[in-house]
Amino acid sequence: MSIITTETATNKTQFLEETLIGLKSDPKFMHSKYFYDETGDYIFQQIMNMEEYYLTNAEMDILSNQTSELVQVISAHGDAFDLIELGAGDATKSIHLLKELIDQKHKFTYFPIDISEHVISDLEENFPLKLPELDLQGLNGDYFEMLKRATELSDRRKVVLFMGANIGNMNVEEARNFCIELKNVLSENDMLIVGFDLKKNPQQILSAYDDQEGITRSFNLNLLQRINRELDGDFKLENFEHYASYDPESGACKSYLISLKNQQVKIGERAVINFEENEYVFMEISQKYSLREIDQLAKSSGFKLLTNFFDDKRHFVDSVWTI
Ligand code: AVI
Repeated sequence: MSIITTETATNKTQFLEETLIGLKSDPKFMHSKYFYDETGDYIFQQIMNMEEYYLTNAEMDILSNQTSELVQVISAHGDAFDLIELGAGDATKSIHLLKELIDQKHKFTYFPIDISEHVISDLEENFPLKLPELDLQGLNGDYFEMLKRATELSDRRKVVLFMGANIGNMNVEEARNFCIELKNVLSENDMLIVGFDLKKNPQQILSAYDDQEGITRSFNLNLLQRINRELDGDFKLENFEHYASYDPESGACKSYLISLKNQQVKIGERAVINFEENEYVFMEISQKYSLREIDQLAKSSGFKLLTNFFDDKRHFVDSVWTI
């Protein structure tokens, strides 16, 4: 099958406009969705392999050790379905679930959705070699646009995966609006499986986003480099420093870039941005949740929480919701 894609998937104008809005705001901010160019994807792989970044192993523990229980919950609501993964990445975790579903002879099509074209083309290239029986249709573009496309392609029940704590990269209000929008696209008997990073020891969380080696630092700085490369910016990376914070009360883990001096940065012909010494640019939120907050989020967006799957250390949860 060939990839289904949209214009919005690689829109440079949107990158420029959204970057300028953020940098002309007070306080300044950037959009973490733009972290993931080819270099950003590579650095994120390194983050996922870091000792401090416990999230990867935690969710891998759930998907590799509780696969048959997960399949049982999914298939209890009907046999034939579409498995739609939002932000599929390289699908190293979901492959366990896919294998088990194939082994148990369930009838399903896997629709990985990703904003990155090379992520989807890699999946389309590699998965037939790894899982020849898998029926796969890659969707490259915006989550909701592509989700709607998937509902037009087949009228089977939908099981939507949104894993890897991607929901944490929205603040709580954005997450609620996102879940409400999802609920409005889905129907009765459909299912949503969402990965949440749980509130835990604050130091452990902070270390995951402020590692000794400086990998997270280069992940953030890469966005400045991307602006230099793609939008003809002239950021001097050595004039910015990475700063991460975690608030155990709200569960918000935030990262910033701090301007180390008064400076001006040019973005192509379009703008010259002034930075004051010690001024911050908000880069990303990685929101952490308690179990009560997850339950509230499900209810307030119109879902019912069916069950939770935890890793052995209870750092992380894959929460299964229905309508
Ligand atoms: C993709 N996302 C869930 C990661 C997170 O943990 O918020 C992105 C990340 N940013 C810094 N480290 C990892």
